Amino acid sequence: MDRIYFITHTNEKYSYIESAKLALDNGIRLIQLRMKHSPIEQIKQTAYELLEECSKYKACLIMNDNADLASSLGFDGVHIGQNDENIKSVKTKIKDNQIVGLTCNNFEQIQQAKELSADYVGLGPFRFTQTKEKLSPILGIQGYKDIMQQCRQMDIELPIYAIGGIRLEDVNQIVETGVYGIAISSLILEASNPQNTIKELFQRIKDSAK
Ligand code: TZP
Ligand code: MG
Repeated sequence: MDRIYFITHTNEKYSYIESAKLALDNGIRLIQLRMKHSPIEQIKQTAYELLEECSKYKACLIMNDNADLASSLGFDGVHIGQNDENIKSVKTKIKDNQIVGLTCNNFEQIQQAKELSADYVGLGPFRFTQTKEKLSPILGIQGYKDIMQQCRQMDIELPIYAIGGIRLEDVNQIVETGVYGIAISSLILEASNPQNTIKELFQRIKDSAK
């Protein structure tokens, strides 16, 4: 899996689809379609368009929350939270080649994710963000250090993506805790120069992984 994971969002500058295209155009190949407050027809319309776009770029497209849609439209996977449909039920709906990601806020939830054979974890939030409502407690850098340490002790090797309010200057110290990748949205969508921001993000991840 790629190390950079873009979460679609919308603001005064970009629609959901434009946000995804911005990421794709600048080299990001792992995208989650997340449209929390949109009507289902609009989600489907965006999904059709984005699936086509992602296949051109050979990018991986994950659907947020909706396993039925992920399965019927042929997404690469589905991402669920702690309060969504449970993983067992999700797995009955998706195909063998589709993956499941789970949002976690602590080590115990990561252990469960492993037991339930999740394919990856989104661990957060790193800091406060307006992109997500009803945020779980902020982890901060110490939270990641502690949780990743526990993962190593228990031999948990699931790919873990840090998420929530991550800025460029955080990337180095976050990657050093041992997380697999970084998931971002507003870093790019609020950037004055998103092209440069994405370039810099790739560079920092590359440098931190050395
Ligand atoms: N889950 C935890 S924080 C978040 C999600 C989907 C949003 C991340 O977006 P941003 O804009 O990078 O904080
Ligand atoms: Mg959810």
